Formats: sequence, structure tokens, C-alpha cells
Amino acid sequence: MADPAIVAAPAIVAAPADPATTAGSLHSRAARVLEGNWTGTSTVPSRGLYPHQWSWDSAFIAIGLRHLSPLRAQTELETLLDAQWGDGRVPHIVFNPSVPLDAYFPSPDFWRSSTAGRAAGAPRTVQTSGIVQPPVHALAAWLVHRADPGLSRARGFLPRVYPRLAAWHRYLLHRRDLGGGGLASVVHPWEQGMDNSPCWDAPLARVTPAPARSFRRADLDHGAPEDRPTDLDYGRYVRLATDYRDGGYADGTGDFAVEDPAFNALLIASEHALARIAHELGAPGTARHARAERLTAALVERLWDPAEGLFFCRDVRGGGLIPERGVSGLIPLLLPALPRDVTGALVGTASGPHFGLGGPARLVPSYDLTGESFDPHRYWRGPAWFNTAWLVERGLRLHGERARADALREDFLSTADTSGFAEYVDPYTGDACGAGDFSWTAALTLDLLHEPVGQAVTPVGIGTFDMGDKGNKVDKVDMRDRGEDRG
Ligand code: 9WN
Repeated sequence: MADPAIVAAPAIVAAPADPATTAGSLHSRAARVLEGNWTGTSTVPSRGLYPHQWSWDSAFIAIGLRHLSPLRAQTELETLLDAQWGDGRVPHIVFNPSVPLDAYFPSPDFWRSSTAGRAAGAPRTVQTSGIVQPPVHALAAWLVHRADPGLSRARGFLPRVYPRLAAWHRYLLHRRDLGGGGLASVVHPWEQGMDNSPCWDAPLARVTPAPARSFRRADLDHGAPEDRPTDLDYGRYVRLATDYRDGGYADGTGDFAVEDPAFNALLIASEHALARIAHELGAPGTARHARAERLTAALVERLWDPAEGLFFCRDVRGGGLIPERGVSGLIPLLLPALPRDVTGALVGTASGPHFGLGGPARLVPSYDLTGESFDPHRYWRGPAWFNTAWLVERGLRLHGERARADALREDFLSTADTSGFAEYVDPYTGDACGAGDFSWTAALTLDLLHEPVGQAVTPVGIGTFDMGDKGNKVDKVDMRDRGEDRG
């Protein structure tokens, strides 16, 4: 039976936001995907391939779900944050105990979070992975709040999630500053979310793979081997995760540590969002905005390559920038405090031969179209994903690139439609790849359908200082002993 919260939400029966397209039916089909992937407390990315809750998926899902059911969107984030570890990390997977262990690898018995993660404060009652994913959550929480501030205040949504989000950012900024320059490092390719990107090839080459016979991949039950990472790559993923687990998930000693532009840009965008949340809760938020600006400067200083007009990953263990062009290097376009010359160069790079935006490519390819490792079908080595296209669309709009943003939005919506809300697509043909009825594709479709075309400044809440409803603050938030979080 349909959830009354969704049925009651006016957006689900509202007229299409953009009458020039088939948005009405696209809207209801996207809503049906999210309905079908809802488990009661959260949304799976895909019923077959990814049958648990994933961290950054849930943030993107909540951003779309807020248009259907702000209650469900709040619940999505709350369920994830309930699995937060004592040290502040938000795990990349929260396992559903009713799903058989062999449905996904690595399963809970691999991660052993409640025992191996005890020193790091892993929860006892829920099983999770021990690594993280990009911190899109504070941004999502702010947008979810703005969708229905009355409901949010009535449920005390922000006062409950704020301390958790603040602890999450603290974990990343303190425990994960492995390069010492202020940015957070990822310690596993799965943490960055673009698992098989050629950007990881050099740092991964130093990792001794776990023998192929020591584990059984479940992903190949659902996807073609030529579209998925190789067994050798999987062996390295398994080795890194095993070593991390066997070290009690303590940070700082692993063989793999990379400062990634998208991961850090999302942290900065979320820090801006956290400043708005702090302000909503009665604190000024200015210290957080200032921190976000300092982090933006660190991002430019450490990862920007002016000659290439792109941000690159920094290999903290090996030293130096990794000379591979990934879509990750375009994501800092999201940031409001990015210097003008950087923004201009990024737009040029996105529109040039490497990413083909507005030219030969559909959406934004995950990797350099001219790169040696380019493959239009293999996971994160060329195909185009919808979440990264949404992020680039937001960035273009934020920086006044209205025509490019509108074109990308159109392309997004038509490709989501024709591909059946695919997980990702061939960047030349737009043909569907990976799983169908993929949750973040449907969710971000809804989000773009709810934004009128031709808008100059995004309401995403990261570029404009959209404080909203200032007069009606929640004044009961306990931020004692949290001096640094006071905004
Ligand atoms: C490992 C769930 C996740 C996404 C990632 C995507 C893929 C998992 C996998 O699926 O990763 O976390 O098994 O390949 O790369 O971005 O969050 O949708």
C-alpha cells in the first residue's frame, strides 16, 4: 500500500514543471521508481545490484524525494545518520539484515563493523561498512528542510541532524587530513564513489591484490563483466578494505590516500549548507562559511592545474597530482567562492574535447573522451552518470552559465527518460548501462523537473545565501561544548 505521506504530498499530483516536455509522465515514472525502491525506512539504489542503503545515494535520493514526501526525505537521512559511528564517520553502506549475505559483496560478515569497528565507535545494533562516501548529506539536509520548513520544525529535524552532520565534517576535516593541507583524503576508491576511475590506477598499482579465490563477487550476477571493474581491481579493493578493517578502521596508515576534488568540493558545499543550518538554529553560521572559503582556497592551491584548466587528484602516498582527467575535476564548479578565472577555465574544459559538454557527449562523461583508458561502457572509465551531471548543471547555473545549464538539464531529462532511469549511459549514444530504475537517477530527475528552466541562480542553497524563514527559528538547540560548531 502506498505511504500516506507520499500520497498526501501535493507535488506528486502537481502539474508538470516544464510543459514543453513529457514531464508529467516522466515525473510519475520517476516517483514510481522511488516508491518501488523504498524499504520502509530508506531507499535502495537498485533492487538487484545494490540491495542495501548507500550513503551518498541516500543524500541524492533525499534531494529528489523532498518533492514527493518531505517526511520520507527526512527519514532517509535520519536512517543513515542513525548508523553513524562514534568517531563521526557516516558509513558508506548500512546493511539491511533481511537481505541474504550473498546478495552483495562485501557483505556485513566481511566488514564486521560491530567488532572490528568497536574502537572507532561502530554501532552495535546495525551492521555497516567501515569506509565512507562523499559528504553530500548536510547539503541534502538543508534542501530537505527548505522543502517543508513547517514539517521540519515540527519534527525537530534540523536540531537532531545538525550535531551529527557537524561530527561527520569534524571526522573528515581532522581524522582524514592525511596530506596535512586541510583537505580530506579518501582511503579507498569506493569512498570517492567513482570506484573504477582511471584516477585510481596509479595509487592502486602499489596495492597487492587479494587472491581472486579469496572472495566471491556478487556484482557479476547482475552486470556484464566487461562493464564492471576487473578481478584484479576487485582484488585490490578487497586488500585495502581488509587491511583497514584489520587495523580497527584507524586512519592514517593505509597504502592508499588520495585528495579528490569532488569529494572535497562536496564537503565544502555541505559546509556552506551547515552554516545555513546553524543560522536557522540561531547561530550566525559565519565561521562555517569562512571555513568553507578557506577550504575552497586549499582546494585551488592543492588540486588546481591552471595549465590544464582542471582539478586533479593528489596522490598523498605517492606524491604529486595524478595526471588523469576525471569528471571529479569539474565538480568544484559547485563552489560559490571559486575564483572567476578558475570557473571560466573549468567551463572551457567541460565544453572542450575532453568532456564534450554540449557537443559530442551526452551528459558529462566520467572520464576524458580522449584519454588512453577511456571506455564508453566500463564503470567510471568513460560512461556518463546522472549525479555528476546534476552537480555540473548546478555549478553551471550557479556561475551564470544559463544556456549551458539549460541544455544539460534538457539532455539529463531526455536521457533519464529514454534510458529507463539507468544507473549510467554510454556517453556517445545515451544507451542505458548498469542497473535500470536507479534511485538517484529518478530522484535527480524529479529535482530538475521541479526547477523552472532559464533560472539564473540556483535555489540549491549553496550559491545564494538563501536563509529562508528567518523569523521562525528553532531556538532549542544545544550547542554547548561545541564551540567550533557554533558557526
Ligand atoms: C560500491 C551504490 C554505489 C554507488 C557508487 C557506485 C557503486 C558500489 C559497487 O554503487 O559502488 O560502493 O559495488 O560498485 O560506484 O558510486 O554509491 O549505487
